[in-house]
This record gives sequence, C-alpha cells and structure tokens, in this order.
Amino acid sequence: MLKLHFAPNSRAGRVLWLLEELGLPYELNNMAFHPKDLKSDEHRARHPLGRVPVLEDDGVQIWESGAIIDYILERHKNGGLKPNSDSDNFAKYLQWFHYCEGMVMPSMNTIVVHTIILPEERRDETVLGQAQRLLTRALEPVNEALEGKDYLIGDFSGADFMLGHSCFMSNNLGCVSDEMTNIKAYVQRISERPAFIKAIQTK
Ligand SMILES: N[C@@H](CCC(=O)N[C@@H](CS)C(=O)NCC(=O)O)C(=O)O
Repeated sequence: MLKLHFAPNSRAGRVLWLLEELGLPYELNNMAFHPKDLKSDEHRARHPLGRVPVLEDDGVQIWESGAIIDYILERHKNGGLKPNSDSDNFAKYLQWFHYCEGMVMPSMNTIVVHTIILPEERRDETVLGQAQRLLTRALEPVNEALEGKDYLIGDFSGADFMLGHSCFMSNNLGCVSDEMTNIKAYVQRISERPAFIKAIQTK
C-alpha cells in the first residue's frame, strides 16, 4: 500500500493530486506544517531534513516531489501521463518538469520565508523584492509556452503536477501578473480538476 507523508499547503499536494488523479489506493499521514511534526525524530528518520513529501511503497522509501511523481508514473501507471522518449514532446516534458524545482521554487521559497515563516523583524524587503522579480521573470517563459495550449505540453502530463502546482502557488502569492493571461487560465483549468481540489483542500 502506498503511504504519503504529507503536510497541507506544501509540495506534498503535488503527490496527493497525482494519487487522486490516478485513483490509486493510499494511506495518508497528514502532519502539521510545523517543526513539532516535521522535525520529530520519527519524521527525520524518513527524511533527513524533516521535509515533505515522502512516499513509502512496499519497503521503498523515497523523497523529492519530482522523483516521487516520476516513480509513481513508472511503477503505477506504466509510464503513463508522460510522453515516450522518442516522441516530439519528450524534451519539453522533461524541461518543464524540472524547471519547477530548478528555476521556480527557489524564488518561491525565499518569498514564503520572507512573508510567512520568519518573524516580522527578520523579514528583508530587499531580498523579498528580488525574489518576487525573479519568480515573475521565471514564469514569463511558462506563460509563453502555454499559448494555445491547455497544459504545458498540450496533453495533461506529469509536468503539470510539478509546474502547474507551482503556478497555482505563485498565483496565490500574487506573483502571476494580470498580463500572464495564459498562466491565469491554466491555473483556473487546474483548479477545476476534482483531484486537484481534493488535494488542495486536504488540511
Ligand atoms: N525539493 C524538495 C523540497 C522539499 C521541501 O522543502 N518541502 C517543504 C514543504 S513545501 C518542507 O517540508 N518544509 C519544511 C521545512 O523546511 O521545515 C521536493 O521537491 O520535495
């Protein structure tokens, strides 16, 4: 049985969304997004940094949301929701899948740290402003890529669980400008998927 170690409003939502989308049976360990749960000895034994998501599957334990998405698609969907390596879309699939953690999330992490996590007296407006500009810039090519498409590579794919979730979070943080109409429509489209709604509403 798959077991997802989860906390609300986190990247673990990507994995929950995928499990719901595929209709796979799973057990959920729903922790508080708080050091008392995430930095407990019990959770550090699963993830050395005390982070989420972590997935267990029949003796296998894996962390890193992208690795988990890929693992589930290969093991439990026979490579579905992802183009074959000889298809025209394969390179773009990999590119957008990895662009999420590589280029979008670092700025988003900084924004969350300087708006939510740090106590007010330790927040830095300069660092925050720079991260907001970097995030907006990183989203511009995503907005262009979505021109005329419903999802990142046209068809709904594993890349959407990664970057689509980040676009949703970026929009909530006010970093998707009104001119980014393709991302706005994409976030709306994702937000209407029942599996996404279930994942995002799990508190
Ligand atoms: N690159 C990792 C990032 C994992 C990560 O930083 N998760 C955050 C939640 S979105 C976390 O657990 N934060 C708790 C903490 O930093 O204490 C992934 O994609 O899984």
